[in-house]
Amino acid sequence: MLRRMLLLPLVVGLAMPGLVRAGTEVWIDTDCTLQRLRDVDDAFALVQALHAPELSIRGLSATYGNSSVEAALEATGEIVRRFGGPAGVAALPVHRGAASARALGERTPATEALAAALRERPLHYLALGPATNLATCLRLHPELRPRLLGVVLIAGRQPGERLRIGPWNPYPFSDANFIKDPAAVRELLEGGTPVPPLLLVPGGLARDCQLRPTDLEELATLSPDWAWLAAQCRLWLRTWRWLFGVEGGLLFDSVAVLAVTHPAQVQAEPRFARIEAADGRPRLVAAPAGPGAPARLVTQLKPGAADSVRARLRGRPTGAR
Ligand SMILES: [Ca+2]
Repeated sequence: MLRRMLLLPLVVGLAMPGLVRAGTEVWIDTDCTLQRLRDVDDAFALVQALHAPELSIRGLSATYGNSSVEAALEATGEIVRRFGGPAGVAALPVHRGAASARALGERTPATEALAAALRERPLHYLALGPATNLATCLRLHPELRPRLLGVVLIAGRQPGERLRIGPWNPYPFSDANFIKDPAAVRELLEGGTPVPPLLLVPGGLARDCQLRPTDLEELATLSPDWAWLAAQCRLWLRTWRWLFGVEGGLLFDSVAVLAVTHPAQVQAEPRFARIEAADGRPRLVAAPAGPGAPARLVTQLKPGAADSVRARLRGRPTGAR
């Protein structure tokens, strides 16, 4: 497991700063897990999204990724039941998606629920895990492609960028959400027109968005639900410190949620997204010039961004439903 952590693939998000308004309707797809020695950052991103009055959560789906789809289904459902009350979505169902990248193209409850939601009204899609569920939905229902207002992927990198985090990180990280299903991302980029407006959020940005031990202990005092969640996350947080020498746990997926809820707190630039081969492996690159699909790349977080994430974890702003 430690070796797995060392090689932990990161997912980077796609966001559309400037396009998001209060009450933005989103579908969230997540590989949330609370299993020991797995990356539990999806759990924090989900709480952050549930606390965000900027978002109207239209639907939720689970995918393989950090763990099995079954584990993601269970963990996501538990988070939503415990933290979704203030947003009025505690009873929102979580739809089962793909069990692996081999399921690309196979109909699942997640692909059909997403299709139904898109037929009802356009929405934004926030992928906190591999893109298999979204690509499958669009392959099965290509007529719905224009109804995606935007897609945020936690994936991608600058040309030539090596993903490193912390002083003890001997190996570059892999771009986890991308590398778990490159074919799904290829279908988004090259599978037909229009290409949904893409916001790519590189995993390396999470070095500036950490949850410190003092943050976790403060959250644990806020409510029985936070005490429950914090208890699942202490080992994760210690692991980051032991393995990589960073101060806290890295909140990869929170950066993507922040890019949607607080677009002014991230720097994003127009790019061209394409898949290149490097060392025999595919890489999702966001380059200043083409060829490639038009996209925006988050290049840095602005001062105070991590504080905004931590504040949102504490609760939904007073007065917001
Ligand atoms: Ca994730």
